[in-house]
Amino acid sequence: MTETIFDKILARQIPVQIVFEDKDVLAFNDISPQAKVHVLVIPKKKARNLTELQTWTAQDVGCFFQKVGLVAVHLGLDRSGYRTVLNTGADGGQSVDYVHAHILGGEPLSGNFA
Ligand code: DGP
Repeated sequence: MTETIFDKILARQIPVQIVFEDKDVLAFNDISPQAKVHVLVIPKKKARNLTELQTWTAQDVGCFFQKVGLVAVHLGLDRSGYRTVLNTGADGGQSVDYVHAHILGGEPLSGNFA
């Protein structure tokens, strides 16, 4: 699999503002925030995109999505609400080929995030 910028972030070769980390995921502030809070959550186990999660066990997929929710709680967004986005492929607007969930919130969001 081609190395992406998120592989380098995981390897600490590129600095980011980490907001949460455990054995399964790393969460950090997006470089180009689209909302007051805009965090990316990446699994430490690599997959290119949501489609490729079909090769994972249901337990690993579930763990990733549970951790996305956990990060939102950690950010204090669970009461006010938040938006989660996973872009897939060119038409989906995915610019980094390493599966990641966007968490957006901290303010009322309008429209759709792409
Ligand atoms: P997507 O378009 O769904 O593939 O989102 C990729 C996001 O990754 C985009 O919102 C910008 C963010 N991003 C890209 N490079 C970097 C980086 O070097 N540092 C950080 N913190 N975010 C990055």
